Amino acid sequence: MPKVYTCFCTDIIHEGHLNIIREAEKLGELTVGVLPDSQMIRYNRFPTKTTEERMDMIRALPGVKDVIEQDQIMYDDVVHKLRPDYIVHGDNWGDSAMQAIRANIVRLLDEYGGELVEIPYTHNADVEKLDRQMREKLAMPEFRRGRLRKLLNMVPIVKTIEVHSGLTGLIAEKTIVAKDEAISQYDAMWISSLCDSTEKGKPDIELVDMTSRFRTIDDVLEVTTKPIIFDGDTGGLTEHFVYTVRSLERMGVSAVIIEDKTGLKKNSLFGTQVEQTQDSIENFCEKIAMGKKAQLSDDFMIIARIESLILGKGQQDAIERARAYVKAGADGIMIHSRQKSPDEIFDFCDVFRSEDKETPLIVVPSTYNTVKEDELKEHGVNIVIYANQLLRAAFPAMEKAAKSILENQRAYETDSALMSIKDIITLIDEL
Ligand code: SPV
Ligand code: MG
Repeated sequence: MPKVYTCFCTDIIHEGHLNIIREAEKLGELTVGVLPDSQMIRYNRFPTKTTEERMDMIRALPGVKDVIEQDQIMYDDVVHKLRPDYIVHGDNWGDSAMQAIRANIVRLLDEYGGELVEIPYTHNADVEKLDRQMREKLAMPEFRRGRLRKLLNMVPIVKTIEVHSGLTGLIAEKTIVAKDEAISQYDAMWISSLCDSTEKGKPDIELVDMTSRFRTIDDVLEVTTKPIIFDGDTGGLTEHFVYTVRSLERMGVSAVIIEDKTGLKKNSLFGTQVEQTQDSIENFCEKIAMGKKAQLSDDFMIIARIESLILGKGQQDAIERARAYVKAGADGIMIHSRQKSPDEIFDFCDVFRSEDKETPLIVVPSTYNTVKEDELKEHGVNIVIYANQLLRAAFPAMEKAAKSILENQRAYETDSALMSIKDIITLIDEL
């Protein structure tokens, strides 16, 4: 009996999957692979069921002889072990990531003469509705809020990108890259005070009020499913911060990061060039503790951001604050630096990790941008935030187009640098 293999990366079974099973079963004895959580999320399918539940769901389907766990999104291990005569897959190899998977399957099957069988993808209203319902579930506040904590246990480092609008939210949601047979995408989104303010043409001094910041969050929530980490600046007055915590929880935001500064906050990347005052440990601990007390859900996180290195107060001060903030209830520590090299961040992380193995560490490598995620992981970092790159990419591109039109008194010269009109009008999926 020929051996047939297919792999499912889904929490729900619809007509399309059943069709694949029916076709696969005609070719021989069918084994279905199930991707574990860590691999599902690499391909932007955040699991709402456990791996075991997914395996049971498939085991119960008629025509399936065996169900196994496929530990990697690429097929190397499973093909070397099973040597299937046929691998069956839908023909929906849409994006570059899917293409990379296809190339991987073809290469492996070619080694011994196996065959890839591609089944026409089932497009119908029911299948599309189920897909949409699945996305809707992921987008709901209750589910989305807890997703950051889950991710911390699922991926070696949570990759987070800045978003400041629905459109940038879509980029964070959908961008996926396949390189060297590995698939990569963002895990979470950062709503930066710098970018949210700059987008509105305002300085980053807590001038844009919370109502307006919430509006930005809402725009992002509407079109995405990934978890949000909100830049809460100083958190404002403790009496106000407790309300912010409740509002963020209710919206389905996963975490707020507040920085230990007081008075008129300026952007950290100014460092000591401008007057900035660090809060006392006592006051800031009180703010964290009151925030934690106000919080009603278990999964929301209040992360304390330490500005000691930014303000030239040194490692000792940073470590002392980290200890105190964790004791006051902080769910994570963000350590910030504006050095070109990551050395002071590494020093901090090494000392912190020697005392505390659990509390998540968050970094923002804007100035020390040569550091790679693997190095950060080695020093115990759990979340990396690319805090402003999308806004900084957009501004020069827009300014260049604006200048070109003035210089040439027409838009022709800039057109080749622009997205086509066809692409822009079809960029947003309609319901
Ligand atoms: C932000 O993105 O708004 C931040 C990070 O707070 S930084 O700009 O580096 O201060
Ligand atoms: Mg900020």
